[in-house]
Amino acid sequence: MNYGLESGISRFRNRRDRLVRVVTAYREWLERYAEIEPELTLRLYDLAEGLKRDRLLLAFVAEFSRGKTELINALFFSDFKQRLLPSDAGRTTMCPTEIFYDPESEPYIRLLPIETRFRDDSINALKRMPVEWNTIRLDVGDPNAMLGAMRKLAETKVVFKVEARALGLWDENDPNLSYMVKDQDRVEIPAWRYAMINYPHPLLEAGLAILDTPGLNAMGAEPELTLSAIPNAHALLFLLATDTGVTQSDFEIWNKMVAKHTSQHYAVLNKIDMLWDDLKTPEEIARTIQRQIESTAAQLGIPTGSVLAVSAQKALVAKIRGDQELLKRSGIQALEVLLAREIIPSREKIMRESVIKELGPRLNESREAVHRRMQAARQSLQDLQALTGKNQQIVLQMRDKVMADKQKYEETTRNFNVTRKVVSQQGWDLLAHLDEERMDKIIEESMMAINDSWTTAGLTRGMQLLIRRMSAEFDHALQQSAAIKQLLNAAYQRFRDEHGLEAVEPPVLDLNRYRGRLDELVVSTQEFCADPMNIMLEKRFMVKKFYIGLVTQARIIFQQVRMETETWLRLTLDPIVARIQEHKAQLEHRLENISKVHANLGAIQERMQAVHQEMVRIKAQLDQIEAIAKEFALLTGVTMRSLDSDQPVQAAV
Ligand SMILES: Nc1nc2c(ncn2[C@@H]2O[C@H](COP(=O)(O)OP(=O)(O)OP(=O)(O)O)[C@@H](O)[C@H]2O)c(=O)[nH]1
Ligand SMILES: [Mg+2]
Repeated sequence: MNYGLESGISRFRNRRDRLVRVVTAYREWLERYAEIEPELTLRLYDLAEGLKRDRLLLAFVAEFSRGKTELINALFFSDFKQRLLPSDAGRTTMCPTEIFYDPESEPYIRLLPIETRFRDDSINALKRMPVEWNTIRLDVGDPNAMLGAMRKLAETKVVFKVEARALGLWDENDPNLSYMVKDQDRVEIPAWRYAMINYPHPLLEAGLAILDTPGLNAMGAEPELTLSAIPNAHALLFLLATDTGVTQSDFEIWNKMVAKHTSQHYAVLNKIDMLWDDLKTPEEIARTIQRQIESTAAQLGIPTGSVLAVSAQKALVAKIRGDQELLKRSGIQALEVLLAREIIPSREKIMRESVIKELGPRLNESREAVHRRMQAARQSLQDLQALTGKNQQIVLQMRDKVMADKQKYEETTRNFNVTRKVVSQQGWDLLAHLDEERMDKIIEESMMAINDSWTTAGLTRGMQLLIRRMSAEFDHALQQSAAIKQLLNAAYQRFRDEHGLEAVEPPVLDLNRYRGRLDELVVSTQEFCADPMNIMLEKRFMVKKFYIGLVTQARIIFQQVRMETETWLRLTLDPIVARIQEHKAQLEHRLENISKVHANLGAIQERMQAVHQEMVRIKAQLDQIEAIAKEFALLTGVTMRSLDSDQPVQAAV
């Protein structure tokens, strides 16, 4: 029924598997034929493993009761022939719920007790501590047991106000929280803080992951969602309901959580069945829906094409009953097509880009290296042919010429080594600005600004300092990398002009993405600090949580920038160093050939034989790397440099 979505996902999985195979094949090739650092092997291994585990995270965001969970049920769990995830009037989903498939464990639902909010660990850190979670094994074959387990997602508990306040969930002065009140002294709070469901559904097996969220108040209470989970989702679906329209709080969620994310976001106008008035003609109903789509788009400031009208509930019913007519009317198919055609391909693009970035330049380097080796062998053959039937005198002249070339070349490489030293010195300086200790120091400074009091004002000061200092380090790193780039460009240019080595572009370092993430953190922090609701004394708990979330994210960005910069630094020098070494080896090889021939003119045939055998070996490597490059080009759309191995090599430098 949802073939659009299923075929989209299976294409995604197929592409991912092929990318994994290309990365693996290349790593094996390198291990077999090239001397590579263990670090690179590890990187490529991690890349392949990362791709295998790579998921497409689709987050459902909205005020409570807009039908998020119902839509998830309709999109993904109708085969269950029941409403699998609890969805009901009023507030139902009590904690953010991540649904995915991990083949390495049996199906489970894992629940993080709300009391873990007392701890300073982020949810992300807690995910790595299974003992902190209540785990229930899911018996996929037993519908009743499944339903019972899923009901946990809606569990609440009644606690004294003091406890709720200590957990940062209750504030006497916040009128928005009055729905929590149970009696004079007690309030109702969620029993769980976060849920993870490991469920073997074909779409999840293919790498889709879903994040269901509760409404605004619950969401605001976990800054980690605002700071990391939602911004990191690959696509956001923002739900509205026809009966409520765009309310003030819908609008607030849209602005705070959805609109500013550059990842794909769409508005879903749900519950259109409420407009299916039997006394109206289908055309009249269609017009009413269209009007509501238009006003929604206008209010949110997005094109009408980004608003989809659906009835999640009727879609679920239609799928369970196999009612094609109702399914069509529910509008859900348009949403499935959107997921298949736009959201999944956009994720695929990100995946492709990570492979292109990691493999592209290296793969070309490897290909060129083998081509050059082939050319060098051909050169040797030519040398030997030229020597056939010549006398000692001519052989000697030839040897002197190659010797002179070699000396000249050695001199130029000495020059290059000076540049190399300067670049690596500057590189180390650059990395020093991005290292863990430096980050610790910045965090320590921001802690000092907080002054141990953890008052809201102190925390705000600390956060702003943290962000300011980080931005400064970042700018410094960017400046320095620009200086290194200049130096490299000049060195590459010189090598090209003076020694005729073919043009090589130094690799580019692009830190804009991280700068963008940091800017997003700056905006979130500014917004957070500017919101009077957040900096009231009672919200201190939340400010602290926000601070911890901020530090975690900041660290992650720093680590990523460092890693990227390190790789770049290595890559900047590698290609030219490799070329120099090869060229030198080639000159030495020629020299050796000539010397041997000089010593024994009769050995020419034997030498030629050996070179032939060498060429056969190189050809095998060449064929393998070309097959890998071809598949890589096919999958990524990158055109590989064409290399003509039949061209004779340029004589010396
Ligand atoms: N008529 C109608 N009702 C719907 C539709 N979708 C959901 N509902 C109902 O709206 C109520 C809320 O749906 P949920 O799926 O629980 O909403 P939610 O957005 O997940 O809400 P929270 O979990 O509380 O954040 C439930 O009673 C659903 O049955 C729809 O398309 N039409
Ligand atoms: Mg829900």
